Amino acid sequence: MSDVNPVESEPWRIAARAHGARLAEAAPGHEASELVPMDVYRALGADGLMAMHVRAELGGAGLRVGDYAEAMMLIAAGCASTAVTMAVTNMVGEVLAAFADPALSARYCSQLAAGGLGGFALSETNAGSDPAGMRTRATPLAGGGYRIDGDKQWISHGDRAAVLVVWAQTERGISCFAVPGDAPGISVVRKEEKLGLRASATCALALENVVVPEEALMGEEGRGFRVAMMALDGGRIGIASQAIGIGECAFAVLRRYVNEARPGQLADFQLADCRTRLDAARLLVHQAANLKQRGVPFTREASMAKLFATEASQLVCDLSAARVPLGHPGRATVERCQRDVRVTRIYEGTSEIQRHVIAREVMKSA
Ligand code: COS
Repeated sequence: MSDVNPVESEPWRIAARAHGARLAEAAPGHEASELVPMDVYRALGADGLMAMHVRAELGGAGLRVGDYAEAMMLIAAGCASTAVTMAVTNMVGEVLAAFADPALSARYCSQLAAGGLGGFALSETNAGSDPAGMRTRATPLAGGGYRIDGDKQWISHGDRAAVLVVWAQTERGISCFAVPGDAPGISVVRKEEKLGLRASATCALALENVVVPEEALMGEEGRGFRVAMMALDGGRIGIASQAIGIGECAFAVLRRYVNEARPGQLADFQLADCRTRLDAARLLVHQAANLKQRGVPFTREASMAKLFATEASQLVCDLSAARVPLGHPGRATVERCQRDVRVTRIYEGTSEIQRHVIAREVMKSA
């Protein structure tokens, strides 16, 4: 993997490399059992990898956005299912740190930093690419607080989240709430049968008469859509990085095969194309990460990074799977990468949504 100005001695990098190597050994077992043990997340938490952007006073690691992206690549190169859980939890931690009531934010962020999982409950069956169409409702209660009712769809690790960020319609528009994952009234309706990321449960959740206090509201009532969009801007840097990690994993096998078998110039060219695309993707990720770090708008750059990195990594995985023959010791790994990479072009905004966002932002700046 070529690095962008790496400082090899940074503790988070040493830890992420070690976790990535261990996860690479464990990933086939995770996929077969369709589960990543909670111990894995506790160990990532102990090394500061589950709440990387959250400031230290709230229990987080307070690291730079580019460091988060690099750590995500290293973890995803080991086990992509673990990486998506780390990505979503980091995104949820950031939302909580920025918008939750201070006492709730301190409580939940310290849980996430210790390896508890954060769930992002935005999508619904008919409100995936267009979350503004959501039907889940939060009704104010006479004595204060809200009652939330509705269905949420495609919620990563929704079956074992310590805290869920839940979006719902209120009289003033879409609002956002911090809800304990085990709150009475939340149930897992279904875990989806999936092609890839099989060790990360993708859940349909029902919320029925879920009562939350006033302080569960994050930000102002009716301003939740913006919170979701801001969270997804940052999330897209994470998913772009996850895709690059998966691509790097497949690429390592392809490189080894081409080195051993010397299949010819076409394979050399494919290797060159893959390396070039992965490095270009990484540069786009760092462009977005640097803007976010500086506190300047990065919506367009995050979408460009996600669009390019996920499409590039899909190509790397497809070419590797087409090239590395059956019977090669790395074949099973490449096949897993090919299964796992597919959803990176779908979740946290499909490639079509990224093009929509990029075009919208380009038009705005014209
Ligand atoms: N940051 C902050 N605010 C944002 C924003 C961003 N990145 N993007 C949009 N907004 C705000 C706009 O400013 C606007 O606010 P006002 O109504 O106050 O003016 C509002 O959100 C609506 O924005 P806009 O009209 O530009 O939205 P569009 O309909 O053009 O696009 C898309 C909305 C499609 C971009 C959005 O629905 C989206 O990202 N969909 C994909 C959702 C997704 O990724 N789902 C996966 C969930 S996790 S698996």
